[in-house]
Amino acid sequence: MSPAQIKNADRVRDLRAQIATANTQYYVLDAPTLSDAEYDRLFRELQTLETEHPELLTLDSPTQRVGGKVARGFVGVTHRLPMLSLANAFSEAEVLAFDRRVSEALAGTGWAGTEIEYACEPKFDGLAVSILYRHGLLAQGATRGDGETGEDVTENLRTIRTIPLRLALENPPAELEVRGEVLMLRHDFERINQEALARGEKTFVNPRNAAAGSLRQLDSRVTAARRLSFFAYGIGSVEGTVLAKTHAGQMAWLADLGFPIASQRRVVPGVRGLLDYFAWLGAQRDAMPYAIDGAVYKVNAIAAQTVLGFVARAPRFAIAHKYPAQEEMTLVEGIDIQVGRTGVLTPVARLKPVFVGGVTVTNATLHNADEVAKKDIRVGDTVMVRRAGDVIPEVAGVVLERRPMRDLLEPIFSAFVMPTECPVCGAPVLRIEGEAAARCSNGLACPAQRKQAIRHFAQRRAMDIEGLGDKLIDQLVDAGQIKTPADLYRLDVAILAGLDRMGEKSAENLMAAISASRGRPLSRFLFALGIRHVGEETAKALARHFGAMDTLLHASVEQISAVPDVGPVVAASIAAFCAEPHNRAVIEALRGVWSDGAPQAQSVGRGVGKTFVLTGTLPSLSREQAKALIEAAGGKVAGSVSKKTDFVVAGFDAGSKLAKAHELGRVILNEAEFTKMLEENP
Ligand code: D41
Repeated sequence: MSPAQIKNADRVRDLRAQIATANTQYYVLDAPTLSDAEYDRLFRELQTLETEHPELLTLDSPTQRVGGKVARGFVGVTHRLPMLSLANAFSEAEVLAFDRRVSEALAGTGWAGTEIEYACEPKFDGLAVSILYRHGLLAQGATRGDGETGEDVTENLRTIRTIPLRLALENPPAELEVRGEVLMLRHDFERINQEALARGEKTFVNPRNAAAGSLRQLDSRVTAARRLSFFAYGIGSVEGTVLAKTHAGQMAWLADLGFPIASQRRVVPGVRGLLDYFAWLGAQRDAMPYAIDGAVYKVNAIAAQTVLGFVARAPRFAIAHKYPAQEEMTLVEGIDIQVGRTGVLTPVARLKPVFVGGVTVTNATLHNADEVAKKDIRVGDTVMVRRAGDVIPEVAGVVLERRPMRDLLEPIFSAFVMPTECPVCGAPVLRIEGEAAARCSNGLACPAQRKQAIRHFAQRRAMDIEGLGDKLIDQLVDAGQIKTPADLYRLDVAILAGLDRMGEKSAENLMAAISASRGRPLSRFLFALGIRHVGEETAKALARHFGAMDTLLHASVEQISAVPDVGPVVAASIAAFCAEPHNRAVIEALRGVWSDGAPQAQSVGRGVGKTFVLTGTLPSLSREQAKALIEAAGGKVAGSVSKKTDFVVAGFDAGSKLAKAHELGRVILNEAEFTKMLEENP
C-alpha cells in the first residue's frame, strides 16, 4: 500500500470509531456528545472516502447499517442490578494508587490503619453474563450488554454443561443472580477451528471471539456444539438468603452450589500481596486451560465494599490489573517474499507497526503458501497479531469484518499467489510434490541463497568469522566480490577498504578474523557447509565417524547411514551434496581451511564418559561455553535428567530439571564446582 492509501485507511478507521462512539452515546447512553451537524459531517466524509476508495469499504462500516441498529434476534433484558464495569490498572504505580485510595476511603472505619485484605482472582478473557435462579431453578440468562440492558441468551446458556440448571440447595433463595464469564477453553477452541477447517469454513482468530460468536447464536443447537465454559466471579441481586460477609466466602458458597470458579483464587494482605499475586498468576498464564488478560483484586470484606461504593459505573473496591496484551489488530501493508539459505520462498507479512506482547512487531512470517491460503490473508486485511511469552509473533487470523468490501465481492482480485519466479534471481520456482515449501531452483547461483549460505558459513557456531555481518555480506555479494565461501579467503585489505563504511583498521581486523578461521575442526566445517539436514550434532557425528573430509566425500549412502543417528534421508542428502560438482569445487577451493581429525577429548579430567545436564542460567558461562567445556573433557550433554545423568550443573532459575535431579539423587554442581571439577584429574 502507498502512504496515501495508508493515510486514507487510517482516516476511515478513525471516522468509524468516532461515529460508533457517537452512536453509543446517542442511542444507548442517551447522552449525545456530537451535534447533529458534526455527526452528519463525519458520516458524509466517511461515505465520500468509501465511494472514492471502494477498497476501504467494510461490512461493519456504520454506512452499511440499515436504520440505526443492526437487526438482531435477541430480546432485551434489563439487569436487576446494573452490571458494573471494572477499572483497569496497567502498572504497579496504578495498583499502589488503588490501594492508597481504598485505605484513605476506609480511614475512620473499622478497617483503618491495618493492611487491607484483598481477594484476588484471574481475569477471564470471556464475556460477562448474568444468570438468574428463581427458587433454585435457572430462569433467565443475559449478556452484560451495556451494563444496564443485555440480551436474553437463556437457551444458549442452558447448553453450557457446567452451569447448574438447579441449585444444589435444600431451601433455595427466592432469587439469586450469579455473575460470571462465558469462555472457550483453549483445547475446545483448537477443536472447533479444526472442524471448521475440515468443512472449509472460516476459523475464529481467538477463543474470545469464538465464545462470543457461539453465545450469540439464534439456534442454541449451534451453541451446544461449541462446548462453551462458564466461571462465576460474583453475585448480583439476591432475595431470601443471607450471604457470606466476604467475597471469598461468597465464592466458596457458589462453588458449593455447583458453580465452576477459578482455582487460582487467593486472599492476600495489602498491596505487596497484590503484586506478588500478579507475578505468581503471570507465571501460570500460558499453561492455564483458558485465556486470561489480567488479575482482579477485590476488597474482601463486603461491608468495606459497601463503604467504598462506586465512581461512575465502576466499583471503587475492585480493579483489574492487566497483563500486556498478547494480541492486537493491525493492517497488512504488504506480503514480501524472503528467499532462504536452501532457496525456500517464505511469505512474510509486512505489518503496520503494532505493540504486542511487550515488543513492536513490524512483520510476521506466514510460513508458506498453504498457510496463507488456509488463513486467507491478503494485503489490506486487518489481522490479529499474537505474541505470547517469548515465542515469535504470528498472524492468528484475519478480522473478516474489516475486510475491504471489494475483496469480499471479488476474492480473486487480491488473493495471495506464490510467485512462479524467484523474486531475487528470476529463476523458476519449484514446488516439490508433498512438500509445503516452494523453492528457487537456482541454488547457489541465486544471490539470496548465496548470501544466506555465506552468513551460515561465517556464523559463530560454524567458522566463527567475527565482524562479517549481514550488511557486509550483502555488499560483497552484490559487488560480485564473493560467490562462495571459498572467495572469503581470497579477499584482501584493498577490496575490503573500498566498501561502504569500512576503514583500513576494520578491514585489517576482518582479514585477521578470516585468517583466524583457518584450521577449524572438521565438525565445524561440515556444519558450516550448510548441507540440508546437517546440524551441529550430525556434523560432529560425521567428523567422529569419518575423521577426514576425503573419506566422507568418497562414502556411499550406505556408509553414511552407518553413522550413529544418521537416517536414510539425512544420508541421501549428504551424499547428494558431496556428489554435486559445484559443491565439490567449493570444497576443493577451501582445502586448508578445515583440519581433519575427530573431535578428541583434550583432557583426561573427570568428565570422560560422563553425562551432564545443564539447567538455569550460569553466572559467567553461556550454555554453549559450558557444553564446549564438557565435550572438551570427553563428556556428553543431555537435555533431560534421568538415571543415566551423572551431574546436573544448575544456575539461576533452574526449574523442573533441578527438582528431578534432587528426586533422583543426582550430583548437583554450581558453576564454580563444575569448572573446578573439569580441571581436576581423577
Ligand atoms: O474474570 C473476570 N473477567 C471478572 C470480571 C472478574 N473476575 N470479576 C469481575 N468483577 C466485577 C465486579 C467487581 C464489578 C462485580 C468482573 C467484572 N465485574 C466485569 N466483567 C465485565 C465487566 C465487569
